[in-house]
Amino acid sequence: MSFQNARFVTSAAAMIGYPATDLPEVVLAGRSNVGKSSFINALCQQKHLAYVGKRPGKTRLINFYEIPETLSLVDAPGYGYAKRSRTELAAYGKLMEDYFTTRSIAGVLLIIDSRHGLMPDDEDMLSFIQEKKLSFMVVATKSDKLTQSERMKTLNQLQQRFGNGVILFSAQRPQEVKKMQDRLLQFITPSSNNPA
Ligand SMILES: Nc1nc2c(ncn2[C@@H]2O[C@H](COP(=O)(O)OP(=O)(O)O)[C@@H](O)[C@H]2O)c(=O)[nH]1
Ligand SMILES: [Mg+2]
Repeated sequence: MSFQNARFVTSAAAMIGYPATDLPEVVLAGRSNVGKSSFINALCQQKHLAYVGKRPGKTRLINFYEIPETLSLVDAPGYGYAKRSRTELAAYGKLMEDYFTTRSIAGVLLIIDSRHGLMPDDEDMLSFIQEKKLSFMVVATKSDKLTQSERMKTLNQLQQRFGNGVILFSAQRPQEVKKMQDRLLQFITPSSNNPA
């Protein structure tokens, strides 16, 4: 197994486009621009595996990646992007609802911005995850933008709420990427102690 062997599988605009897989599937959920694509690229040590947008809100497809023999990694479209029309919002809602209700999901990584904590949209997503009784982990990304004391404070606050189910992450820090790889493998191991 190697994260570097990760490959893009397909993009889906609807249920019919989901690829078949026997691998445990982990889905990344988070606001637009929070760093989901960067997370995938960093984790898989490939610069252009996932598209990193300059402008938020452009991804309207579910993107499937695969780490061979290990894991299916899914980049869900980001939420919380203000400039969506009502029609777009409805389409987005259906895309997400369909995916989360029909797909067999091993777990969710709720990606949040470590500078902001859980925002109202993240709380909604969390409620949704909990309603569906999915295991999840909170990944607080862009932690390179925090000072050391802010990092400690943020981690403490999140741990009070989520216990061990939280990790600070930075796509720019190899040490944190390595730690994340290990945590992710633990997360998909059935006997592990997942939160939720
Ligand atoms: N400093 C820093 N910037 C990041 C990090 N992760 C993502 N970004 C930046 O945040 C922006 C949005 O990232 P992207 O991965 O496209 O977010 P997505 O919309 O959630 O997929 C880009 O400009 C990235 O370079 C990180 O860990 N640290
Ligand atoms: Mg993206």
